[in-house]
Amino acid sequence: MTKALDGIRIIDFTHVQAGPACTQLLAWYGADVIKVERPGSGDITRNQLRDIPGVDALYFTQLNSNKRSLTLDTKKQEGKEILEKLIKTSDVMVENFGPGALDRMGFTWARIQELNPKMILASVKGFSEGNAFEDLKVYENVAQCAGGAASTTGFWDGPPTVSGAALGDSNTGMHLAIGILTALRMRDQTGRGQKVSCAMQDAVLNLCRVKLRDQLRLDRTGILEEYPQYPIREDGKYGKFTDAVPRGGNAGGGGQPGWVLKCKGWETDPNAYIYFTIQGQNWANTAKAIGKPEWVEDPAYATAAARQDKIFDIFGYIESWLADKTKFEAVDILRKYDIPCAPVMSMKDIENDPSLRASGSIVEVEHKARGKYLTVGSPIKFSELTVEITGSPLLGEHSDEVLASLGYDAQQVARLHQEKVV
Ligand code: CAO
Repeated sequence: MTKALDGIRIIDFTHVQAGPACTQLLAWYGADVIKVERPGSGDITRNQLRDIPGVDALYFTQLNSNKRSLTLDTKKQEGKEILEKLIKTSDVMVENFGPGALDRMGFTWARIQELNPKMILASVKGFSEGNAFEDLKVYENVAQCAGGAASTTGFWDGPPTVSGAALGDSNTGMHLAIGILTALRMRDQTGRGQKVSCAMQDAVLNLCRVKLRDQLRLDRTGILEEYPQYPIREDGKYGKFTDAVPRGGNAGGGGQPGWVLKCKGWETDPNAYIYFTIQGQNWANTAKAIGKPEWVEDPAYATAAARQDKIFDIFGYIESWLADKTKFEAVDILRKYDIPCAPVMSMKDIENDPSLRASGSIVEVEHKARGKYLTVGSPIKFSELTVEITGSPLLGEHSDEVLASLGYDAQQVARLHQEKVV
């Protein structure tokens, strides 16, 4: 079956999460992704947080499906020569080493262009070129702090908080994938490759755009009406405005305030909650759903502005309505009233959710050493492309076949193994 990226060969010189997430996505859609790893150890995530002794960790298997693995010591002369051959025969090279590592290895952008002018070099770094922090190595949470997410996440009376979602890592990988596809399209037009880079700080910031919007509003007006800090209270119960966007807890946006609300069982189940949104244009239905039809016309409740100063009392009342309903029962009632809501899904719920499995958003795949494992499938669905997820490769599983495709005979391959080049 034809895959969208059939015929595109990618040198996957990535590690940990940000780079591998990018190349995995492209592999799902048909690119031939050759993961280049250090002989003996490979990507550090192969042995980080292992759940089965001696078997590639789930950290690795969930980020490297549909790839081939070539071990190569690119600090050895012959290793460099093999990488050069790969560069000459590939379309894209993706890397996310620390700043300057690729240059130190001898593969500057100028050298790569010399080897293959059609090559697209795609990089993830913590910060963009010329940024005051460009020399820093960066992991997920560092990026969340640098990109504006942490200062705007959490509660007003707590410290800046990082999200459990990989806003710095996988999100940057997704941004880079868009960059690579754009560069491939441009190459169709110009015949030339180019350098594409995405900084983790920038990818986080790109998701924090509405928080920058709020900063500009705060600069001008000194308040943000949809935040819990408004209206300003003498006792400062929900925090106070300063000159920077505050942390709004679980607040929703303007016109549709929302909150995480307790459901039956919350005393013992940390995820017995729903997210409940009071959509301005759906107030009549909302009031009826929660058993308060008299609030529909009551001027004290009828408009968003009237509800604002008692929004936490309203949420408190809804929690009393939810007290005898599980999160799933509550959503089953509220869906009939068109209320934007969802159960707070624990990872256990997600692991067992039949809908996510039916849609291929969660898939079970086979791994040579581990057997079956569960992983996240393609979040993007196509009408003309069937995405098949396969297990991640063992370290060096495809070294010999890749070397053969580059013209090395069996004897040469044996020598390269012996000399630990591969
Ligand atoms: N053969 C020989 N050497 C290899 C090799 C191979 N196949 N693959 C990598 N190396 C070497 C590199 O040449 C480099 O060596 P030098 O530092 O001597 O030049 C080294 O391995 C890799 O260095 P690194 O700085 O990338 O690795 P680290 O573990 O110290 O740092 C990380 C990890 C993620 C902090 C850093 O790579 C980084 O900041 N990357 C950019 C941002 C990023 O992607 N972060 C997301 C990571 S996911 O949380």
